[in-house]
Amino acid sequence: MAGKSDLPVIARDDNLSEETKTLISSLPTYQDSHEKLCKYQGCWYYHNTLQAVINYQRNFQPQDTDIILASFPKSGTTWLKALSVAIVERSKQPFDDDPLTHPLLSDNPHSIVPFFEFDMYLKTSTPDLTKFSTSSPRLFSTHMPLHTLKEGLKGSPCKVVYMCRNIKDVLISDWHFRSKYSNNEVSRSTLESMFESFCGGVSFYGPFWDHALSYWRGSLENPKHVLFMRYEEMKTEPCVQVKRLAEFLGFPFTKEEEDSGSVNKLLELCSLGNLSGLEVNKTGKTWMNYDYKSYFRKGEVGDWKNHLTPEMENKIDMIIEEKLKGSDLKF
Ligand code: PAP
Repeated sequence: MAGKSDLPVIARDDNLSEETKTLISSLPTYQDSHEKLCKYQGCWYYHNTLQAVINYQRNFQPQDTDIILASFPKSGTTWLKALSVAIVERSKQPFDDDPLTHPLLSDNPHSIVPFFEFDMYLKTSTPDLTKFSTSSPRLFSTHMPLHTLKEGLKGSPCKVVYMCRNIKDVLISDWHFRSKYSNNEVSRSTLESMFESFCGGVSFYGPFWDHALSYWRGSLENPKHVLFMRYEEMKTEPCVQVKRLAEFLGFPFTKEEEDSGSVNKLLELCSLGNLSGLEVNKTGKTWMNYDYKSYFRKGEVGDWKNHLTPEMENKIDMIIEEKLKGSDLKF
């Protein structure tokens, strides 16, 4: 096991209440040479992250206008945050007014839209919310599955947007991200062990299929409150999808905006090329010491084809087909 100080704070177990320690002792657990996970409400968490989830569930005070951006890690969270910020920001200043003062130009999307589990409830059960989101509507984000998220929403009709991405691209994206922060070496053996963890469903926030299904079903049951988006569709039909997102969030594009090209300008502002080229994203870091630039890589659909063998592809496809059987969710 890596020394405690080598692990990022979310992956450690040094921030637990006695109650959470007792809870963890009753939960399914998993430990390998790097990770120590426990399964809570059907989802695998690092121990400190579980503490944050519990803090959130007990203490978050939702407002009905809140917007929650949800995703499995590496599914396009940063992009979804940027797009949602840009959409909502139009209500404060028309898109064309003074682009130089736009918040996305001076801040990374992760610092504008905080995560419940990492930024807000990791170290305290009573964060000062005014430090995180003073605007209305408030924007928050999470990697929790929907049933766990909902417990903290306490019946409030907040809007929840889920960004889903093909598991194979998620795996490759996660592999590059983790490699950067473990030993800076993108090794085949790390990919192979991550692949086995993904396939077995025992990975941070996994199983992937249960995560995606929770939001898929939620979106079918309650389409006014849960929007299911796909990274791949954002890439192939960005205008259609961003208008769908804006409509759902309650900030639809007007005819004038559409005629003046605002949809394309907004997409350009939030594009990987534009965001990754900004000074703040080239040099800045999250409070957990992750470089902002590590959230921007290729942003392609199908990069997995460069890394997974046909056997790996076959195995993961069969697992997904089996796990999604009986649902209309397809990849
Ligand atoms: P997170 O869950 O840790 O916040 P997240 O933003 O979901 O990470 O995932 C990063 C992926 O989104 C990267 O994909 P890749 O590794 O396959 O390249 C990153 O390149 C991609 N990404 C980040 N910003 C954008 C963007 N503006 N447009 C398209 N893709 C993006």
